Amino acid sequence: MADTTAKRENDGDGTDSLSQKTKRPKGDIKNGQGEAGEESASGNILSDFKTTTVLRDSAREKNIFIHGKLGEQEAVVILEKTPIREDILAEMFSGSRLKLEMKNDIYSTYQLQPPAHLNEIKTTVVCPATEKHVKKYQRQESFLVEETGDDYQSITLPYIHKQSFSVQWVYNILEKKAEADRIVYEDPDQELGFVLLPDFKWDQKQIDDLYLIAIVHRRDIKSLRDLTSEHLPLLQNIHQKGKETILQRYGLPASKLRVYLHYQPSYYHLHVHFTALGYEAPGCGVERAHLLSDVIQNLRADPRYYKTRTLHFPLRADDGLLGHFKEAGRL
Ligand code: DD3
Repeated sequence: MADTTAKRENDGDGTDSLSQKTKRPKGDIKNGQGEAGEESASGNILSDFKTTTVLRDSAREKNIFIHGKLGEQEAVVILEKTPIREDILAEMFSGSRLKLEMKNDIYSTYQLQPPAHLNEIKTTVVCPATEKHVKKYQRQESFLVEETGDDYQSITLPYIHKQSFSVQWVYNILEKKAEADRIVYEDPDQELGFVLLPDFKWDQKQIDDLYLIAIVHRRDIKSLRDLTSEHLPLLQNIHQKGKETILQRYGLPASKLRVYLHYQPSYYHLHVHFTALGYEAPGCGVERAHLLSDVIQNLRADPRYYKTRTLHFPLRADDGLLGHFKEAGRL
């Protein structure tokens, strides 16, 4: 799956050296045996996971989101099959069991059983999970909201303050208390600096679905709405150094990258998404994503652009913020 995208993009242009460079990971992409790797000393913490409900699953995306209990605690577990990598094909063919399902003329189908280390399933655990985590993964209808600058001040901002969403995990990254070994680049400047690291949606095994986030060191910028021309040096710094780093490290040039901010973001600490252009990352649609280069241009043209403009974004039916827009008669 991963590969067909790359090939299709290069169709009719057999000389594309880029495809050779970007198609497969370079040596420095982890192969799943990184420092954090291996089983934890305590063994498999999921062995006593008890499923409560399946929140969502997708045959196409090959993932499933499960709500359940880990001992006494509520937990959400996400299982996802990852793309098949080209670099392990030889081992896959030679080292697997092959069970015939059917044979008909020149056609036959099999169940291939790869050795355990080629048969891994990406697993994300949120524990203890709150009601909000559980809701987040339930399939929900969503509604497009129109937010004026005044709506932001009178509806959205008070809601954000009241919720006081925890960004402890972000501070852990900035303070090197978590994921320090995953940092790809850091500019330590407290005003203009940021940390660039893989979003944990990305398993880093192929660049087809590359996904990194740049998290700023400054802690006083919640979202796009807080940005003014004062922040242009910060945004330009992220854009420039982020692109340079990704080219050096993954061989992916700016022309193959989608660099953007979410509005609304899923956490209120300024961060920028870097995703592979060929990968339709969740949340990269026009109703939520704002290209960083557009943001920079808009702030150059009008220093208060994001304070005054009406912004649109989708909210899920169960999102508390949607209720507030309804009450205010804005929906
Ligand atoms: C999150 C948005 C947030 C559940 C889930 C994800 N990348 C993260 C903690 C560490 C991370 C991320 C919240 C939370 Cl599944 C609730 O995402 C993270 N570390 N996106 C990285 N590298």
